[in-house]
Amino acid sequence: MGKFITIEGIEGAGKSTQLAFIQKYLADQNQSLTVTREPGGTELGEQIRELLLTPRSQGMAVDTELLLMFAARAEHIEQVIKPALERGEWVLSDRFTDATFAYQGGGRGISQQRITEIADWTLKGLQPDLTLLFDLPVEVGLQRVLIRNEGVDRFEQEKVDFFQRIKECYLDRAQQDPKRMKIIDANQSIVDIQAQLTTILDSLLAH
Ligand code: Z5A
Repeated sequence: MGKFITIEGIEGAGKSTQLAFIQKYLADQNQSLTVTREPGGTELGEQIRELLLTPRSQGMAVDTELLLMFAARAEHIEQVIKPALERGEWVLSDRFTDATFAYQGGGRGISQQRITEIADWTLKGLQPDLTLLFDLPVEVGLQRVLIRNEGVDRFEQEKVDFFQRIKECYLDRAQQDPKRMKIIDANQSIVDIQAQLTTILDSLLAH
């Protein structure tokens, strides 16, 4: 029986870097795995992602942003996540619904209650078995993105206090649901983070 793992955090937290490690770790344990991401993960979802991330969409209404996130997610759940879990595979998603609570809720100021209503309707009870929250100081994450020098998307153009609110919202959610959400100290070396991940994944594999 497969498990559903999601990875969350602010920009530059190291999600993509560690995703490859988790993928190899689970493959070494002979687990079939579907790796995917949000927004995106389907043909339609990737088109929505482009609309959401391009700096050309500057000024997009916050409700539009929220609904596009959930439109992409509805497609993602139906076309990718549910079928993979039904096949008995593990699913590893770079971001999922916690990102909406953090970015559109904490960041943009949409009420948590409104997001909960739409999430309940879209997810229909689907919840990750494990969410890895990569936590680090906002300035460190933004510095890493700058050094990477790949150009900035519409979200990365935001100011430090936007990402501070997102970080706090993520941490609040982790405190409310400590069984599902595990906080990873992402302000460590890549190898030290991997040691922390190994302990958490071993425990999930054992259950
Ligand atoms: N979004 C939203 O608003 N609402 C939603 O519901 C959803 C998403 C689902 C796309 O996300 C955007 O969509 C995102 C939130 C919003 N905002 N933005 N931008 P994304 O996940 O595709 O993009 P991202 O968050 O910007 O990812 P990222 O910037 O690529 O960060 P990352 O994957 O966490 O980091 P990384 O690429 O692995 O590492 C960044 C750099 O740091 C890189 O050069 C690494 O080599 C380096 N690195 C990594 N780990 C370390 C350590 N430990 N030490 C030193 N350097 C490191």
